[in-house]
Amino acid sequence: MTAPSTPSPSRTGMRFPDRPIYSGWDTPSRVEADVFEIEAEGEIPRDLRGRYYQIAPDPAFPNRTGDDIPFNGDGMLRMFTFADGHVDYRSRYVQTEKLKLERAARRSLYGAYRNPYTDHFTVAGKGRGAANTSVVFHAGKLLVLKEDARATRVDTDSLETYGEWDFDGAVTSPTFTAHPRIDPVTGEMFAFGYEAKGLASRDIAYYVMDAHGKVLHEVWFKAPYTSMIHDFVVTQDYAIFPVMPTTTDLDRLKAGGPHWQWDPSRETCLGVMPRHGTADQIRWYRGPARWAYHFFNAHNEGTTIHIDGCVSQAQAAPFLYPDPLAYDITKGVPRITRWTADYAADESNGFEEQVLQPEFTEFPLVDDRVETGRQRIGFAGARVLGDEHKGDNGIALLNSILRYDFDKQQATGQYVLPEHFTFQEPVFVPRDDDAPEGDGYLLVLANNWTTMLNDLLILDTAELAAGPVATLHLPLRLRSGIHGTWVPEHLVQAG
Ligand code: V55
Ligand code: FE
Repeated sequence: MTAPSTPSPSRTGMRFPDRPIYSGWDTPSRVEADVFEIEAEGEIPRDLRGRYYQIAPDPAFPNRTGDDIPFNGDGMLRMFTFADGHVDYRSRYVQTEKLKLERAARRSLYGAYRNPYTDHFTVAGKGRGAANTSVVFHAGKLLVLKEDARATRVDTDSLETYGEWDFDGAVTSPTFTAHPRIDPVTGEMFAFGYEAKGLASRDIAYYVMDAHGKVLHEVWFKAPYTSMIHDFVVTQDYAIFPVMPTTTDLDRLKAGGPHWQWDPSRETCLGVMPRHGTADQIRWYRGPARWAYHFFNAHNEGTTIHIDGCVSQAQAAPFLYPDPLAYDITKGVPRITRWTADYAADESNGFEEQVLQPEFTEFPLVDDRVETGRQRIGFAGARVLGDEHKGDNGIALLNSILRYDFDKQQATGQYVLPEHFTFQEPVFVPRDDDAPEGDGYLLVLANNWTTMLNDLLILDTAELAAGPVATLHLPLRLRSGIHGTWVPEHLVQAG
């Protein structure tokens, strides 16, 4: 007998093992659905016209290693279409090379997160991207992103997958961040890929695309060490690359080990470069080991750069510790924090840190209309301590949304969910084009742990504490999602 070209299923059927990664709100949903006219309570604002897209890792098969981490499932794209006080829902898997090969085999062929040494030999060299982290609309194209692979372009309406998008061949980095930044005035998109010359490499490729998606500027440089660079920030004049000590190691990967481990023996290094600058202009400002998945925004006053994020003293995800017992919840709490560096100062000055707010916060966001400029208002998911918590990973525990005023340096509004609910990431929609910064709606998926179904809440930022103006009741459970975006209907139609 000759070896089959496609690995055959080893047995009939399929079953997810009884592991935390496949239970609670991390139970795979796997439903590609169309729901016409979602049931609603309250008044859906008629001026909400557009699409709310959100992406979630939603494993199509149990991972072949027998376990997994929350960053590794296949991308399921969700779309809520808002028109004249009515909302429809659609979800589709992103048809990545990985998903297509695994579906053909009817089982998992790819192993551990970002470790190709754990894959089945038949997928050696094949695309590992799961397209599961964020969804971005720029220059008329809807892109699903995952930081270990190139962008994937999908249709704005059918959600059909067109395939990998390399910006007309201009992006040669095999990796592309899930967190590009957009200047709302120039329309430019700023992006980068890290581990850009192969697994565990220190190389970073930085790209600036114009408002039409054409790559205008490209810079290759090396980080001081290889780390997870999940988010970055751009101001009017600078791009900042935060290198924090969650590190990788090629020998560990070859031995089948995890891609990332928290390593507090290293410093945090903020790489600052003029936003249209060159590699020789990068300066590294150092400080103590810190962790941040996400930043609100950054802005500069002259050469003084303020970076606002949700910063913890140690890695916030327990599953990224070499020894899970070393995880200390008190150090893993992300708090609204400002880092300040002066590009005119000597690198040896490092950066300064100011913790602005004591509460546990994640999924920070600003009004897109002020990104790269000075923001006054930020919103973030928060966790009200003392309440009932579900699951053991930080982002699954959010049960509140707060508004933070960066001018007053205080929280100026908060909505706390009833018990037995947690939140996914909120997105902000301005009330209209001329609305003041932060005035509008927050859309947020609420997980109802009693019914095990999802609601989509519409909150009015003018009356945040009053709770939702409308609640959409989905007949589905949507596995814990990651990032989303709002696209106004006229832009969807133009794209
Ligand atoms: C994150 C998520 C990822 C990833 C790296 O939320 C970091 C943080 C869903 O995938 O690959
Ligand atoms: Fe993220």
